[in-house]
Amino acid sequence: MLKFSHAIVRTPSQSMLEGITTGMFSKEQPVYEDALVQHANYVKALEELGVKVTALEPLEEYPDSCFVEDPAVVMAEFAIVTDSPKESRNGEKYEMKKVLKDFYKEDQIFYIEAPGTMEGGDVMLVDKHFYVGLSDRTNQEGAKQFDQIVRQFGYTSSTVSVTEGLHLKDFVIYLENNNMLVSPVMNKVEDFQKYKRYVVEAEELYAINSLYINGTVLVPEGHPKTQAHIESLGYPVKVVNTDEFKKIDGSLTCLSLRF
Ligand code: CIR
Repeated sequence: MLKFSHAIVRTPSQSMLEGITTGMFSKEQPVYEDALVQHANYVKALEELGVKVTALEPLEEYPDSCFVEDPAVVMAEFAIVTDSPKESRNGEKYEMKKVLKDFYKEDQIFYIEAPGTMEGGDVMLVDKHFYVGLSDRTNQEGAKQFDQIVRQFGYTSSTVSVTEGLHLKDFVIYLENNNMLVSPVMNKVEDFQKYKRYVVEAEELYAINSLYINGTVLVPEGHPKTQAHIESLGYPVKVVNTDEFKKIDGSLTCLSLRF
């Protein structure tokens, strides 16, 4: 069973008001002070689940830099620095590389390189297999380079088309123990038929991106049906409010790198 001892987060910058958004979840701008409080509570929730959290300083030049899940994919054995096709996010990889050097040896750090593109929100691990979403942020070449890296460590990967919005993990998430939360579209994906799937209805779509941590599931506040389902599966649940991040398409997994 997946066990996390560490997490990396980055405190949001004031510039998050200019973060990229599809408007998929909200048309409003985040309120910075509220985002800081929500971020601190998210960190506290991780700590309460036995995770040692490294909190990085805000980066004003990168509005979306609190979404640390995107510039890297981290495992106990290796880390992959990704390559965002979004100009305002691409520079985050240089900052992330510096941070990862505190946790990994040089030969444990790998890179997705142009013309490959990737963001970590498109990468979902199930046991020793990665599902990689092909999206506006992650392309086939990025997925190919990723596959070559992870195979060296005994993992496999395959791709899934993301047709509904930003990242793969906005539409499907794995909660361990064979349990998945899915959108109606992801529910039909052939590769996912072997898992026990719960289809999250449209009005609770944001709650697909719940976060399994060491036996407990963090669920975003305000999604009672999905929460009740997760509880019925036997998981202890911790509810966290990430409404300010939701306004710029940010959900629970994207706020941390866990390993
Ligand atoms: C973006 O569009 O890049 C950010 N505003 C949101 C990133 C969310 N990341 C994630 O779900 N992994």
